[in-house]
Amino acid sequence: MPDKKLKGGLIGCGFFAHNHLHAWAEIEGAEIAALCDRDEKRLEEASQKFGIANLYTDAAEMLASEALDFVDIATTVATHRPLVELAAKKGVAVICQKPFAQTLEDAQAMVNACKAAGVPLMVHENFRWQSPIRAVRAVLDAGKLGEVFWGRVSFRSAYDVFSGQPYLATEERFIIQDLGIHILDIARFLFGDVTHISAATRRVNTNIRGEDVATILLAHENGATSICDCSYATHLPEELFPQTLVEIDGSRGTLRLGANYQMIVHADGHTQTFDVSPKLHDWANRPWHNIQESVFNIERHWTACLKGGQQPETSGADNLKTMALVFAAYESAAANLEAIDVRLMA
Ligand code: NAD
Ligand code: 89Y
Repeated sequence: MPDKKLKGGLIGCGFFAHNHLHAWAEIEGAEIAALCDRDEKRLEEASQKFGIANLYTDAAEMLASEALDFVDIATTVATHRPLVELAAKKGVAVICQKPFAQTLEDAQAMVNACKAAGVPLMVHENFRWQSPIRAVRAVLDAGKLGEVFWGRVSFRSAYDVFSGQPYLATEERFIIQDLGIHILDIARFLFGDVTHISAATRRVNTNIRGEDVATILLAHENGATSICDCSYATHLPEELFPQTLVEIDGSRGTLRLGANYQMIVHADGHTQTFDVSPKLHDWANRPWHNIQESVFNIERHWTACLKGGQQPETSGADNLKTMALVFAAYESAAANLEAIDVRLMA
């Protein structure tokens, strides 16, 4: 007999949640049984599009009325803490979108609440789940590059993200909190945890409130150094949104994940080129398909972890370390590139 499907409730039916819903519809072991959004129009739109009839404008009401195995929170950051704490109080497992929290204190409180309630908590930190990034990690795991001593994780674009996500133009903090958070998480995923961080930021686009360029230097516990650079003010001849490029130097060779998902590995004098393009799901649309595929991958991971009783890779506790890098980067930028020791922060 097939396993019982896990039942989820989605909170927040906005711009990005449609990707969650498309992906959930493809996950074999789980289904979204109820939707919640305080905006009735958005709620109705998602209900019609995905054929989900149990609708709520209040998350507490949804949790009181539905027998859910988990909630998937796809609201913006200001509502994460009350919603995560609500789910924890009800004993329901939680996925929460990035950025997990606006302060480290809020992030820690959510981790504590879920731990005390004994409910699993995963942050929807999906960029490390992009198949090109997994392909890079597989080369490292195979030891092909020898000892890694340097890396760069880079995201440079001039794509208009503000039309789909207008709140990104009005927040005091922009690129590190919104996008750099993924780039920093990829650096942790590839090169390990961090001891010190320095950062410089700048706002180029004067029509927005926060910084749209950040250059960040990381010292990793294993002795490697990496650079995380991101920009939404970079006009290239070929717009690469939303590709993350990676460069790695090791004692035996190098890896370059270049434009259009071409990965070149040069090790022990031999060069190999791999096409590591993401899968184009039939509901996906270019150029977002890379991110959309990673949404499917992280939801599948969550479903397997919840069924198997394992801790997800990007658990709340793990994400505290990525969040610490975000806050330390802002602290360093405000102090003219001062090196911040992040070891005691998370
Ligand atoms: P959005 O504003 O379009 O949608 C959020 C929705 O949540 C809105 O419809 C709003 O009415 C609803 N909402 C807010 N508070 C609520 C509450 N208490 N109860 C019920 N509904 C509530 O935002 P978005 O662009 O979809 O972004 C949502 C989150 O997803 C953000 O944190 C953003 O950073 C993240 N995001 C992640 C990725 C990724 O690749 N991981 C990509 C884009 C956006
Ligand atoms: O919100 C951001 C994210 O998480 O991925 C890309 C994005 O949509 C815009 O920067």
